[in-house]
Amino acid sequence: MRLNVFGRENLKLYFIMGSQDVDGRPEQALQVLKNALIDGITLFQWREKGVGSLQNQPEAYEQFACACLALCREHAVPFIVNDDVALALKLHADGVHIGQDDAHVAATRALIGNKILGVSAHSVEEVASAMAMGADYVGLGPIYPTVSKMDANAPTGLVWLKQARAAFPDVAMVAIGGINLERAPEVFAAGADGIAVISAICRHRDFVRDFYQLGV
Ligand code: 3NM
Repeated sequence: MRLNVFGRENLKLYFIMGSQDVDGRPEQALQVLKNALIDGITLFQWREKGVGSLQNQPEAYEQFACACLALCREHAVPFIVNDDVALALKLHADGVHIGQDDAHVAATRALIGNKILGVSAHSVEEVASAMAMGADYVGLGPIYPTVSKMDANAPTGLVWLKQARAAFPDVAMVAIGGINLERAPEVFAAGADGIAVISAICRHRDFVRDFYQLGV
């Protein structure tokens, strides 16, 4: 039995960020994260990846991860690492998020023990296999077109989300891709336990507070 305290409510407002999402400026990114934590995000994923990221600067990469982790700890918000399982283990992160192309789900579960494990899924089969192999939640997307992931799949719209919820009433699901304040209510209505966002928070200082005003 795994002992982590992860629940579906952790997915409600899931912030994902790397320095590349804030003009490649780690200091500014830390300020964005700090504000988001104060305002009430429920989960954070550190995703330092792609053009403008610190991926090729190992020292700065790790230092930035540590700084984000420290902020999350201050606010008791779980800190999830995208893809880099070795770093997650080294930093004692709370969890890992992997895509279907990343390390195999079962192998990752074996490596991380009772940490939180999230997996991106794009079909009913992928959801079923991710959960069978030990995922705690699945990420479904992109629901809408996104400006934050160059190699994202074509947007699925809400149809896929509704289909996934109908097939798996009890699976923890977070929707991702192009979600903003206007779209959030319909995403929850379609069955998501939460929304995962990059640009909504990085580009709008008041997003988190405005989100809670929605009362979804
Ligand atoms: N993964 P924004 S879409 C990191 O479809 C990520 O799996 C996606 O950023 C997927 O909220 C995406 O700015 C980017 O659209 C989400």
